[in-house]
Amino acid sequence: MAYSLVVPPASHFHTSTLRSMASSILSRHLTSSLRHSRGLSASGHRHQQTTAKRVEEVEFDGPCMKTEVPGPRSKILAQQLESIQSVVQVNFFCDYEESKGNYLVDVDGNRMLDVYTQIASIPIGYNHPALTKVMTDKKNMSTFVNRPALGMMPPEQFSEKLVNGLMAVAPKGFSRVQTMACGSCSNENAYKAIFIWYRNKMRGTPEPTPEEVRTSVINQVPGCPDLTLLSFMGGFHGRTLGCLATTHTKAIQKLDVPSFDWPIAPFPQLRYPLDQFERENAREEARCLEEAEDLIVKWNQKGRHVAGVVIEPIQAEGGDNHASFDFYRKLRGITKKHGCAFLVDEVQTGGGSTGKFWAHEHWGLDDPADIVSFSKKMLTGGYYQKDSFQPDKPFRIFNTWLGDHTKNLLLTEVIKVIKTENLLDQAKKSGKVMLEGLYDLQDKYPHLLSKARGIGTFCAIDVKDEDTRNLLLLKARNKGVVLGGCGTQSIRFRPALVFKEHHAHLFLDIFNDAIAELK
Ligand code: PSZ
Repeated sequence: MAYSLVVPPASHFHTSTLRSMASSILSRHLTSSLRHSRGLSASGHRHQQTTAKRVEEVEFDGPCMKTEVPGPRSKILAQQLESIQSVVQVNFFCDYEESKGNYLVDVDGNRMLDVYTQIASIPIGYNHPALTKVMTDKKNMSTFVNRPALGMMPPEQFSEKLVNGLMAVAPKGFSRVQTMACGSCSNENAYKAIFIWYRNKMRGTPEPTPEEVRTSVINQVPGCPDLTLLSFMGGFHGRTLGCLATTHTKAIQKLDVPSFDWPIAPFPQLRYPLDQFERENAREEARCLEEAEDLIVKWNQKGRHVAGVVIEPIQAEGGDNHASFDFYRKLRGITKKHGCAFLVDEVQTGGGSTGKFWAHEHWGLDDPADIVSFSKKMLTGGYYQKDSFQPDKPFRIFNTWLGDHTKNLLLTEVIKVIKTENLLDQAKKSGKVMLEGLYDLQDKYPHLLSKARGIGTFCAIDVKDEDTRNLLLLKARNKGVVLGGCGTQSIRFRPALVFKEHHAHLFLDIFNDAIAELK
């Protein structure tokens, strides 16, 4: 795999040009209303608006662009921020008060259809009334004002909120959940839970020897055992030190940082559309499974036991790489055979955009995982764990906040909205429109686009090269659609769950216009 040190496409404010830009800012007016109300499809046909909007959902009727993005106000704010922080990865500044539903408004008054949602993290759109109500409800005030150390002094309603929130959507087979602050923090602690579980299993007792106790404090074996975790090439599991050792996407994320020498298996490089290349893909998956199992055996033999395997249901940061449900079922079998824990990282895939609450539920396994980590659309980070992964002693898995209880309050409402508004079905329906539209577009522009793929609205498409991809992202944004890149040359689509069919049609029209300009 070729490593790229290229700054990701999010880089929009170049420090060297900031000063000169600020003095000669021109507020260039683009055609404001775009073609949002025309309803033309990617292939030039008029799309039907298939769903009637409910009164309480009435949002903006389309993007409205006043300047290029970033606009003059964004540039001034970037210049201010630059004296305090790096702004090289700031896209533009937002007006979160004005943003609503699927529309993100920036500080220059540009209103954009958001098909990226803060890196897949806004579950039910901006300023959903069910969530603003949580904030304005006086009985929640003390929760927002006083952030408790949840591991030691949780509030009275803590378990009730977990039962109505995280546990109400727990994947089958899980009766325990541990909250954490973010995705990396969730995986980091899940890894620790795996190592503790494995070591107890090896020892046959949770009681360490005096030698283990002594050496653990000075980073030596046997207290800090030479256990390993197997991950996959192209996987992303976070940027903290342990997680980073299992992240294999871009060199820029890892360069100069010491790491663990742990086994890395190849992730299947499949051909799309998956249903047209079943035989080739099955062969590729068999190769990768064989290599993964081989690594487990070899590393166990050399005494560097593989305590667990971590994998995403769809590799997201790595380029929206899919593997078949059968691949995951077989991988699960391998972990069982060799006594490794199986950790499914649902930080990006979890929360409903694939049409099921958890992407791994598509695999159809009774016992799909030992631990499932989450964050992003779940608002709080954390992980579900099998009973045996619960550490046997206090303060083995612990930190100050262990999450943020205000997020549990919000999540309870998010889950209600997902259920009452049938948003998992909605993701399937909108996803179908998206994917069919993307197939149309790649047929129409075969020299530019390929590999349209996705489950639910969790879709992506490849662009012919990285520069063209980055240009397309900027063009789409100036036409009123916020998108994100992933991998080296993919564009990923990560709308909120309130993204309806008519939003998908609208997105496809604007995306089509942006692509047409590339020719
Ligand atoms: O560049 C970055 O750091 C990004 S951009 C998107 C992510 C990270 N995603 C975070 C992520 C994820 O997608 C998966 C599958 N696992 C873990 C993480 C880490 O979550 P955070 O960013 O909350 O620490």
